[in-house]
Amino acid sequence: VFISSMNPFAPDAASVASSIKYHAEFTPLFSPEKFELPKAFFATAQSVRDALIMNWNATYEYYNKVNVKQAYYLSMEFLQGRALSNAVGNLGLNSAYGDALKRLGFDLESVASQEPDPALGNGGLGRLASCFLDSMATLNYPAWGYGLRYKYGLFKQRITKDGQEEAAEDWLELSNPWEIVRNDVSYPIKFYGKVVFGSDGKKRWIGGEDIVAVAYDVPIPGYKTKTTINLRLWSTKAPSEDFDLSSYNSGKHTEAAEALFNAEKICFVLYPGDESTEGKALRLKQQYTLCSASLQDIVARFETRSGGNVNWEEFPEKVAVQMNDTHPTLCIPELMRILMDLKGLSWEDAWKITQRTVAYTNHTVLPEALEKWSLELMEKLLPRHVEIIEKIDEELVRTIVSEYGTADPDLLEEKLKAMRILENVELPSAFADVIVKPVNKPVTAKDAQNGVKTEQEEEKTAGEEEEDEVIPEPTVEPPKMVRMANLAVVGGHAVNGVAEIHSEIVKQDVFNDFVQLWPEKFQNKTNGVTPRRWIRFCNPYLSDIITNWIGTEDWVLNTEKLAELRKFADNEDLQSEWRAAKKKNKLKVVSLIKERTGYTVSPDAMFDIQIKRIHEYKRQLLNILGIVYRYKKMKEMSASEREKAFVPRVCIFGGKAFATYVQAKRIVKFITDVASTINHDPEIGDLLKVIFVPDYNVSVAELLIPASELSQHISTAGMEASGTSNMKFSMNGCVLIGTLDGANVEIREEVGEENFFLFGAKADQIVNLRKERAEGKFVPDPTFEEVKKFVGSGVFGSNSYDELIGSLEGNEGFGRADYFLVGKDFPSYIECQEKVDEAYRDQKRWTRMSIMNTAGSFKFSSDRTIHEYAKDIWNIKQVELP
Ligand code: DL6
Repeated sequence: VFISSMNPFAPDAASVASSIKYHAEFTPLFSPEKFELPKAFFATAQSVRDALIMNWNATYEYYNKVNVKQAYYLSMEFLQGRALSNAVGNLGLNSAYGDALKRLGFDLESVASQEPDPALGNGGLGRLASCFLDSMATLNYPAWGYGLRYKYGLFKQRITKDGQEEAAEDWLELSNPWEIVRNDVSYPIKFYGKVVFGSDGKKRWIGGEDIVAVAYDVPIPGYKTKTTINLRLWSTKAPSEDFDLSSYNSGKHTEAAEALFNAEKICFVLYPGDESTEGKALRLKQQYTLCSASLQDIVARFETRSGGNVNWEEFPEKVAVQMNDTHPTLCIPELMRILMDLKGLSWEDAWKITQRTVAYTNHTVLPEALEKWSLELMEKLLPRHVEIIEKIDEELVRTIVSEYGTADPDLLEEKLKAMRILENVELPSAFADVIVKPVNKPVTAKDAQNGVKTEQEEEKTAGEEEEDEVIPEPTVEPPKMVRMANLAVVGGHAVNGVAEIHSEIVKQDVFNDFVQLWPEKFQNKTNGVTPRRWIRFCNPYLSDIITNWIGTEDWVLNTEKLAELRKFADNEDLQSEWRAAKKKNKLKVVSLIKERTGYTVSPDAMFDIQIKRIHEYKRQLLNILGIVYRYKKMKEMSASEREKAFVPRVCIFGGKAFATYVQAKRIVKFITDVASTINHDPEIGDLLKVIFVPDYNVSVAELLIPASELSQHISTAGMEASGTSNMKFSMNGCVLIGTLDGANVEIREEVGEENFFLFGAKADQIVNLRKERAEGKFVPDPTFEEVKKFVGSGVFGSNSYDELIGSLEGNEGFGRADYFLVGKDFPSYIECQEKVDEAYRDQKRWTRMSIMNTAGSFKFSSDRTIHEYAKDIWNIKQVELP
């Protein structure tokens, strides 16, 4: 075994058992008299960690020695999931640990299920980051992840009669056996204060609030390799002198510990509510902490590896920084600050180095999700960074003016408006005379009182008769903002979208003006998921079948081999094994549903699943309205008619609604109300069940995905950047129903049109459809009117769901005129669902479709994605340990 020669214990069952017993006794987290499951989990995890530490040390010793170029993946979210089974599986120690635990009176599966599932991420973006770490390690790429060690995860979701309730998720309650605190790796982080000139003429950022970021390392093992990379998570604390002992002794206990609390609260929760100014400041502090601590660490490593012979020009040849979405964009001004203010480089040199080092991945085109920060807040919190951002903005203005000239002031104004980093901010003084028309110059409340009109008001009133004195409403000055996405595009050398269609939208729409300036920056990197966690370990039944039929287990590393399954897609033996595996996985879910919801469902019904964050654009509302329609039709039929007309289905939902997203929470409540009516209707029985699995997380996904037969990826076209659960479902032999959106497009290409249920409007039709809808020109299909009326009739309880159904009406009071086009796509969705029933009735055809999905999913391994990032963006090479 590859780790045997370096391991303190030989990886056989006897030595593993004694290592577990050793940890139970000598690294105790529980009292000595009992040895029960929780203790077994911690002792097992600590014993696995020993192996990981050996490999981690060997990996970094070697990287330091050969001074490799390393990539750093900065992300505010890592949705790691449980680590035990994954680590044991990647180390190839399943049987040693399985047998050892048996000797101790336990089984590996029950021990593994004791592990808390850390929700240090929200959804796809965080889980993608974790899949990438697995692939980086597996493929022997020198790379690290950097994130924050949140004390509480996203939240625990409880479903009550009022819908979703949130509770703190205390994942560290019993401690985290995987992390290693590095007390010697900590960095100072500053907020507030002011900028002054030092005696050397250089800028200095002084005063303000100082905290410390401390490193916690989580070793990430690769599959069948010794390479074990690092996920370094920062925790925050106050410098020890900040504890005010004299206040404490004089009885002012809270005041004495105020600085401690202020520092520690930065890492309390992922996504603290940001409605309040305090909430906004806290999030900005989180983002800056991640960027500053990580860059100080990266710079320190670069200096150490340079061995006293630092050549800053070489920095981009040793370091690649990937910003996962805009959250770590402060990396750009922070690297500039470190290079100029601390290392003495000129602006020009620092800028060249920063641009060559940093790259940005865009994960959304939703305008509300493209981050902007208040300039006023940033000026207070990060005064030096604002100076740097202003200078970057000024350089950008210079580039735009030289590109477009001043001959056409309208064009120039349009470009500046779209591209500047600073929004609603006057042009830098050097350009004040260049553009005749004032750019972004708002009419202030004071101007308005003095009768100054906005440009639009001028246009509107031009040529009109002087009317009776109309005093314009005082216009509030639009807030000055920093557009983080624009900063990321300007400061990075590469910008990528996460699926082909999304990258096209990024180019054609969101950043089109930048594409015209720097076309070479823009790329596509279609997402992927790790086949280790998402088939090999979560679906052992299917994995064994695949291995037997392909004749090798190599597919776990070379997913292209899955394509070989195509030639057996109609083979009856494979088909019956395939169905049997699905059935075993479904039985596990039957138990899960019983345990979590109390409902009993039939394993013989089709398992139809939609699991993802609850969001209007993901259209869980379309799914549940489809179910309501189905239910209504069933009720109109006799028992024998409905059994003929419909395939029995268990419709499963899972997902969290962001705590302050009211409409998403209404959707959760509506789904659970519909479930409660249908599931208790004796006429319907097993023909239709609706389940909302509470507290959806990675572990729940690992159970649901292998058991799925149909899964729903039904976002309004153009709105889902990629999706990654679609890839996991397809790999596990699940057939997808979906729109032409995100990675669905590529999945359909790979698995074949006949193995994908497509419906709905296309991305390029959406703008016109919305316009039509808003202008009242859209004539809803009678089926849609029928279903809305049925909901309003009170079948699902006393709630009239006015706000939900109203949002589909174009009723101004409730929303944006069915902005997500549920009504438009409803009839084609219903029609498509009828085709699904028809296909499922023919189990041979369905099993073939299922096999063709697994066979066609090879492109969606994150190994492929990471190879592409490594080659096209990071320019790093695989390094095998000797
Ligand atoms: O790229 C990972 C993941 C995509 O698969 C999803 O389609 C996309 O919604 C998600 N993006 C985000 C960013 N914020 N928002 N909204 O989570 O990224």
